[in-house]
Amino acid sequence: MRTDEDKARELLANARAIVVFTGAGVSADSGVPTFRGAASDAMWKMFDPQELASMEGFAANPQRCYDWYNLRRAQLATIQPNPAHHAIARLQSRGAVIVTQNIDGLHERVAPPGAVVHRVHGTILQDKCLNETCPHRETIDLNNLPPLRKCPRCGNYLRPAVVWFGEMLPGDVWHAAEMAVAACDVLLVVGTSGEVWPAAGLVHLAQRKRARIIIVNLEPGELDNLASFLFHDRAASVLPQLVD
Ligand code: BJW
Repeated sequence: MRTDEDKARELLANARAIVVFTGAGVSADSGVPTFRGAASDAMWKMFDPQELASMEGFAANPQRCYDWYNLRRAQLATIQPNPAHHAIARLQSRGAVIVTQNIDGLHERVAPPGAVVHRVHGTILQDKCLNETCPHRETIDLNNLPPLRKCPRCGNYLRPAVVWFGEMLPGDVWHAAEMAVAACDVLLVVGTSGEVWPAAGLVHLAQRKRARIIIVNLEPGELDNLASFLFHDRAASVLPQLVD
């Protein structure tokens, strides 16, 4: 008898246009803590998002906020993409589009040359100016982390180029993500609680456009009822089986 895994594998193999939408759970098997969920190291169990991932938090204590991002950068220097990232990269080689909420750059490390990763929540691998009208950006060397410092162009603080709560998502990236999702016939959703908007809305958009939705997530989540196929398991074990 054909299992759900067989059927999902077949759906991916025969798809016309695949979008893979990922969240923190895809990097969990590499050792990157998630934000939410049952894991004891889930970040929002230990830290207050408003203190660390918001403009107000940065304004109240830039040093504390910047130090926290540098701690996470130091951790990223020591970890590697896992079999889930590699399986997703193989889908990219077959034309799949990646939309990620992750800022860690792990998809990009294994993506085929020239493949685009739409990062709707920005990147921890760059700093940008606190002044939104200043175009200054700096690339971060994970092995030689810079201290908190001011922008050489305008004198405001530099901050991680990520999207904090209450901030707009980068318009061009968001537009590209929406276009890709609206045009796909299969959306593969991996490792996201689906609690953060507007990113979670992409899965609802796919449903409205009648795409088939496959969800791989360790725990039950907000998006489960949208799935045609649902796997509550680790991404690093399920994805290679679905893709290969
Ligand atoms: C595994 C696994 C394994 C574990 N294998 N699975 C509509 C309704 C309600 C609220 C809002 C709304 N619209 C906007 C909001 C407000 C807010 C929001 O969504 N709040 C909710 C939390 C209530 N959204 C915003 O503020 C956004 N901006 C915005 O809307 O702008 C317009 C606006 C402007 C001004 C005023 C009003 C509106 C911006 C959101 C920015 C999110 N930023 C963060 C931090 C990035 C920087 C950093 O890293 O420090 O992005 S928060 C954090 O959550 C991060 C993630 O990208 C994001 C999503 O998390 P994700 O990826 O889903 O991770 P988890 O941890 O939640 O889930 C992981 C899952 O993996 C779990 O389910 C596990 O089970 C699973 N898992 N191991 C497979 N091995």
